[in-house]
Amino acid sequence: EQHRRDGRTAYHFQPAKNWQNDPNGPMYHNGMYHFFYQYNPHGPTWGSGKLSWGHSVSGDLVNWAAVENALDPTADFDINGCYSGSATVLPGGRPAILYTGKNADNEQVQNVAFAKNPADPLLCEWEKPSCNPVIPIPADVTGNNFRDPTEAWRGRDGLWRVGVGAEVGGLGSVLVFRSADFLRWERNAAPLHVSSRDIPELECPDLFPVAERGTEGLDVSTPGGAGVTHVLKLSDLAREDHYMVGRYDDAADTFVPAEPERGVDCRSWRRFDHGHLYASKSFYEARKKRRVLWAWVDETDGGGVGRGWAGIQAFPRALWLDGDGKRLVQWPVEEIETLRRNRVGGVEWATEVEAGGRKEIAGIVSSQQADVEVVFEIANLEEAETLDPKWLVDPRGLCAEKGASVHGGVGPFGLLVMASGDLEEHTAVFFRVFRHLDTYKVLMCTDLTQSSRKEGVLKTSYGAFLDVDVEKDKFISLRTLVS
Ligand code: DQQ
Repeated sequence: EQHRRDGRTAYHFQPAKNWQNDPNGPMYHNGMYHFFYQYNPHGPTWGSGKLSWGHSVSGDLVNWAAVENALDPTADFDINGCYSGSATVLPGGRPAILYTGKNADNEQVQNVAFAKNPADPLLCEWEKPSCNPVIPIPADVTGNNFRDPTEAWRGRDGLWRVGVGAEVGGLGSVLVFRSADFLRWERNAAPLHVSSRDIPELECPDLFPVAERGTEGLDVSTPGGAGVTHVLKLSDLAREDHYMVGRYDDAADTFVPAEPERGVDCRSWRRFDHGHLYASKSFYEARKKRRVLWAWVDETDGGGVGRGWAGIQAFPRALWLDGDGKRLVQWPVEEIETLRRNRVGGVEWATEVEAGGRKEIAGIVSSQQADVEVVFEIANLEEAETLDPKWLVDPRGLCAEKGASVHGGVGPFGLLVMASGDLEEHTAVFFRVFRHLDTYKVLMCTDLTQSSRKEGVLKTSYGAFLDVDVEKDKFISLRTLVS
């Protein structure tokens, strides 16, 4: 009920109030999921950036309870903000956090904190040793851009490694530091990644192994080799996340991309999500043997001052490598299905929709929360329009040009969600099928142009071409988590 009144979301993680941004240090430890996040305890904006690490715990990734902040800016080495970072469970079961502190001189440095009592199921208290910062800003780092340590992993030589986003001589890079004791870190001469000049800053790097076959996740320290490859994910300042599959060598600490033709500018790499999602972070959880991805979605209506909160963490997704060895596949964690209550529809609901027509899915109890699975059967592909090849590189532009109300050959067909009773406000999630050479291309779009009557709200379109064979399958299935 509360959700319906104040517009809060249902599937996504939100603290009770105030500002949150990046997911930090997700971890599964002693039967409990821990989730930390960039948090301003004093209000609904990022403010002066003197952020804390908010902390919540869960037994199922769906129901969360808040515990006290894990980190607050209290020491010389983080007094101007406890920025993003990661959690690592050390041998013997002691959880550690590596995070960026903005120190008293406003420099970005890397700090460590340890769980005070590893046996406490809530891991309420964290202590910061006085030897912090454990990694001061290197002399060749420019622009004070040195932040967001990855989860640490252990190489076969027993040393820990951590990757840190850094601007080195004006180039967005990921530096690797090694340590035997988690306290003294030494920089490896070779960076893990160096971008082009167009990307001076990189945020929230993530390096993790994936199995070449199957959907099981792997612990971060699993070495590459037969059956195991790696993923490097980077967040660029345009608020987009990009990844590349490749070979990580744990002796040299280097990463060789599987698709070098995409270049070093990560904006040409692959995307987890073509929507509005940033600063993602994944973790491995041994309970269900899966890799789970969290990501922050920020406000598009100018912030949450009126509401008292801002920012959501998109529902967690299980992540694995597709059979092509280059692309990741994801699905909402299965626990989300425990939220299903009133089943509406079913096969008996199957219906035909005329061109330009709409049919209401009646019986949805709460228009604010619905887990929709729908299959669109495409009876006839003959009327598919021919695709202008210029759109192949700009599916988002094509979604904007041909919004949900623009009539086409095959499509638009899809769902109108978050709709007001008079349909004046709605968000369209839809498809179009185009003919391209001797095959078909399926475009998927999210059209926000009618999503709100309010001014000053970002009302854009997102989109991508899908890798589906409509000629063979004749149908497209869609799952949408609404709100
Ligand atoms: N947000 C954090 C930084 C990170 C940025 C600060 C990414 O650590 O680089 O709140 O959104």
